[in-house]
Amino acid sequence: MSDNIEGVRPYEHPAGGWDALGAVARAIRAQMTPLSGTRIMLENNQPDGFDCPGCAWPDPKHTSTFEFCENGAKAVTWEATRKRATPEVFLRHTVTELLGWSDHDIENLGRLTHPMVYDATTDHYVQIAWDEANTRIADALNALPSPHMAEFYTSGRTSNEAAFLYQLFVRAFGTNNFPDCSNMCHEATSVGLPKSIGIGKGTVTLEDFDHADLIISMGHNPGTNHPRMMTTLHAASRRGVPIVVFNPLRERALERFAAPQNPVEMVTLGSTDIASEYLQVRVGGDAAALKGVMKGVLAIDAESLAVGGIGVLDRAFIASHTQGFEALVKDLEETAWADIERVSGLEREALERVAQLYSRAKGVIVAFGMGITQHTLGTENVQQISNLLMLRGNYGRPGAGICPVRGHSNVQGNRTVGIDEKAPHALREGIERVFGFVPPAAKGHDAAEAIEAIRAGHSTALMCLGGNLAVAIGDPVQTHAALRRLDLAVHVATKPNRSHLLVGRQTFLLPCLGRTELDLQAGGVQCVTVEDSMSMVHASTGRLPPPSATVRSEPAIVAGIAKAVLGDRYRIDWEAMAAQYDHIRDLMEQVLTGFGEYNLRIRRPGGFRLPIGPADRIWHTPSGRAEFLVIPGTCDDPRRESAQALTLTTIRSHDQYNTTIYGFDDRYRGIFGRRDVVFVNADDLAARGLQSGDLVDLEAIPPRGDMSDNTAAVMRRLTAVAYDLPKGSSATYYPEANVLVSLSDRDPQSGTPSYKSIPVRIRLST
Ligand SMILES: Nc1nc2c(c(=O)[nH]1)N[C@H]1C(S)=C(S)[C@@H](COP(=O)(O)OP(=O)(O)OC[C@H]3O[C@@H](n4cnc5c(=O)[nH]c(N)nc54)[C@H](O)[C@@H]3O)O[C@H]1N2
Ligand SMILES: Nc1nc2c(c(=O)[nH]1)N[C@H]1C(S)=C(S)[C@@H](COP(=O)(O)OP(=O)(O)OC[C@H]3O[C@@H](n4cnc5c(=O)[nH]c(N)nc54)[C@H](O)[C@@H]3O)O[C@H]1N2
Ligand SMILES: [Mo]
Repeated sequence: MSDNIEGVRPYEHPAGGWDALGAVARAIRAQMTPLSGTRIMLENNQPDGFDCPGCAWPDPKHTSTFEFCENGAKAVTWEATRKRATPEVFLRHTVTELLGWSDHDIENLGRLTHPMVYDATTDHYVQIAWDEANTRIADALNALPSPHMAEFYTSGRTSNEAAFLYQLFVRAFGTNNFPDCSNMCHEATSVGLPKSIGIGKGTVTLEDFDHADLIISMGHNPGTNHPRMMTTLHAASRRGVPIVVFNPLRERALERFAAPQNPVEMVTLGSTDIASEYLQVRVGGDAAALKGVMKGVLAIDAESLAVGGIGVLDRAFIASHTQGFEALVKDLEETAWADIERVSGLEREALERVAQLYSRAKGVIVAFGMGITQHTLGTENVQQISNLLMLRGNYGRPGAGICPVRGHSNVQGNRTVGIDEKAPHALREGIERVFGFVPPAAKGHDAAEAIEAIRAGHSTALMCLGGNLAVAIGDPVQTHAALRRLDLAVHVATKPNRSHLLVGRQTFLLPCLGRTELDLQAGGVQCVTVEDSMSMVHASTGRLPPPSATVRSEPAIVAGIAKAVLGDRYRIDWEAMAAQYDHIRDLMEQVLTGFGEYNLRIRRPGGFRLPIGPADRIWHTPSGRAEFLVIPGTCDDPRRESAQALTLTTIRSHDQYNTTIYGFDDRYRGIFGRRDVVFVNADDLAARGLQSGDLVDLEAIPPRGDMSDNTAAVMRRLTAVAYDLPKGSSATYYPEANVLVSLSDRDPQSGTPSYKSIPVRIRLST
């Protein structure tokens, strides 16, 4: 990496350590008063406190001391900020003016305090009473010729209670149009795993990590995006458990980490090595790499059998629990090492070393994130991971299983309680049984389909329970223009963002409580519940005073709109549910499976775990068995072969939460005070006559079959930074890079956008 580029200098320290503590102190100073800041940090993820809004990594069962996490602290201080976006603030700035601000500056206005409506005559958001807002929203929704002309988005911070009410309202209204953030996130997991093991969720618990003999980490950056996982990886490494990483970038926390909880490391400035093997796979090369590892395992097995050994495959498991093994073997035999090496960018020897480690380990966990799911082949990637685990029966035993690391803190819970455009049969049956109406059955829109429908003018209303859909999804130029043609837009949010500024004919901005805040309803102080990445459901109780007396909780807002829209239809008592969330949970228990004694069990420390079939070797697949699923060949993207193409992946910096930009440093990657950089392999720069530090443009190569779509997608004036990543791969920051992502460029099976494999050309800026 070049060190004479402004704001670019190598970071030599391990991840974590004192720099992480310093970053927390700065976050508290910037957003809160030191005393309230410290107090709130101590409540984070404690048995009686609130669930951290930062990520979905589970809590250790018996947390007694504060589990330190730099980015959890940023998420909390950003929400619990002392700054307020009051009606007076909106009177000082027109919406047009705010649209010219950066994403950071818009959100940094602070917490929304009053319900607002957009006034086109003055171009300002102005205050409105809750009742009037609800009535006008209801009138607009009820005036639609069809309920399917409205889209109801959810972002994954929403609690189980709010999400359940929301889906009940929307289904009673008459549609399954539930675009949600998981459509852009782990959808490949939710679609790929049920076909493989019968459930779209992870199978391990946190304790399994204490019993694993090998941990494989693929395509995620825990040091930044789920830092509490570093406690787990740190402990595993210290136990001598090998950790194998597949990642095109050498992420510092996966190389070495100083645990802020460890006094010796802190005092001696020591650290612990994390990865024992670091494989810098080419962007989009994971399926090929996994096939290489599996080929290696088959070879080791054959060698063992040849000398009279028992082999390394779990033949009993394969025989009694799986289907499709022969087809997998045939495909692996037909896939040439040369192709695997070319597409994965990894050498056969390295993949065979992983196969050795895998074949020796009794219990193996594979954890993965967006580097696996956000590809045209996202679903196949996930299924190859599952194939690998099945070869040695790494399901349903201690220390073994699959671990998709979820994004938003309750994204998994939202899906479990019914935010699902596919409207599963059991859910519909439960709603009908408990509420006495027949919910719609036809599949609704996912996130990309919702935007397509809005673009085409088929949908004219959009409600968003959190999030920043316009910035999170691809192709902002066309998407933003389409959103401005909406007849009705309703945003429920803690803080203002760009999506709220893309105003339609009628636009409402409704302020809600965050996780950290006291939720007082007619029935007393309320707790909400969330489900983490490991299917643990537990309660979360905020304690901070709300940002203003006018702000409402998400369940109360949803109930208010539902009541205004539906009146007494189906005799659902919205007010009673908003007054006492125990009532919501009682009904959830009746509709959903696995929630028995819900109110009782969430009041026990640690909560409870939802049933996960594969953890008991029960497979809810059509065949009743776990399925080996084959992808023929290595499925390379042909666009990669086009002259001069690079495959661009889009990543999060250390100072952001999705579209929320806390600051402009990406410390561990050595970027300070800026985000306008693109990381490129030095040879790739040289081959194009470019140098580190050059100002460059990135131009997207349009997706297959649809050359008309988003052809002019260019990202201008980025500084090229020579970086240690595989040839042919490059990286830049999300969400800025979404100008390069076409809405149609997504995994055909799951619809997950290919945010992590965008073919681009790079050239000197003109
Ligand atoms: N502080 C913080 N925490 C967060 C978030 C945040 O923005 N900030 N976001 C939350 C959300 S919604 C999510 S989904 C998660 C996201 O957490 P991650 O899954 O860690 O998200 P990304 O930053 O997108 O990181 C992807 C990682 O995959 C690697 N990668 C990119 N392309 C490939 C590839 O083709 N193959 C492989 N093997 N690796 C690849 C990148 O180098 C990077 O290390 O984090 C959640 N937690
Ligand atoms: N290029 C590219 N694009 C991507 C990705 C990528 O890796 N690359 N990642 C994708 C992924 S994994 C995801 S999950 C999506 C994220 O998409 P979203 O979930 O839509 O976006 P966020 O940035 O998390 O939403 C931030 C906003 O949520 C609101 N908010 C925060 N807390 C609360 C709350 O408690 N309640 C309510 N009602 N609102 C709240 C605030 O107003 C804030 O501005 O982006 C996707 N887009
Ligand atoms: Mo996500």
